[in-house]
Amino acid sequence: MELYYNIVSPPCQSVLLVGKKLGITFDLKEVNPHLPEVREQLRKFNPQHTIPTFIEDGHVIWESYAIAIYLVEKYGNGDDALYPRDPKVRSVVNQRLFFDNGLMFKSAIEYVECILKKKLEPTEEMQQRLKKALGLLESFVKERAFVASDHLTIADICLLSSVTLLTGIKYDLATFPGITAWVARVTGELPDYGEFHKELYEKSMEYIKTL
Ligand SMILES: N[C@@H](CCC(=O)N[C@@H](CS)C(=O)NCC(=O)O)C(=O)O
Repeated sequence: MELYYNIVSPPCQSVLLVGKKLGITFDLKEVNPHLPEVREQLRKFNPQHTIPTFIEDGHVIWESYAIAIYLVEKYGNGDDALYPRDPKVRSVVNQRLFFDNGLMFKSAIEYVECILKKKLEPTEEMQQRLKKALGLLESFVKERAFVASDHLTIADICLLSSVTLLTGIKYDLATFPGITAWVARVTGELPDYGEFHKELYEKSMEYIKTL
């Protein structure tokens, strides 16, 4: 099971954490997807050359959400808690995953890249888009202990990666106390999260220096 990844990338964090939760050992291939030679290497099996890219016995999956679902379905050992089989519960998990893909991660990465890569103050529109997404997430975690259910699902793990991107640049979440409490609940459910976060922090600092 090969995983092309970089811990600095939020979608890769989601897959790494789902793998940890399931006790999966990946054959980890750490790459910098922005290097032309890495892009060429990835393009051989993923025309979108994005990470994470997962390969198992020649079967290639990219898009973190698709990989996370596959891992639970194949390696959950019958335990469907992370991606519940009940259609109604699963529909909420799916909605939260699509919310992350279409809004939460999108608005967070746009905001963070504006500061770190463009070295600019995010525009009023970017700030409002991000606040709107955070406001929605706040409402989800006030409704239930976890984003889609009363227990941890892959939607919590994927959304955690987007929020971690913001806490990494010290975005002030004071007006979102529900999110802060939810982050503690989610990270408390993830094995060796302290160690994971330490590596993430150190590698992020190294990456930021290259920007
Ligand atoms: N929606 C994708 C996003 C993947 C993505 O954009 N990854 C970035 C790193 S965070 C990447 O590989 N960028 C390099 C490229 O697009 O060539 C997912 O969830 O996996």
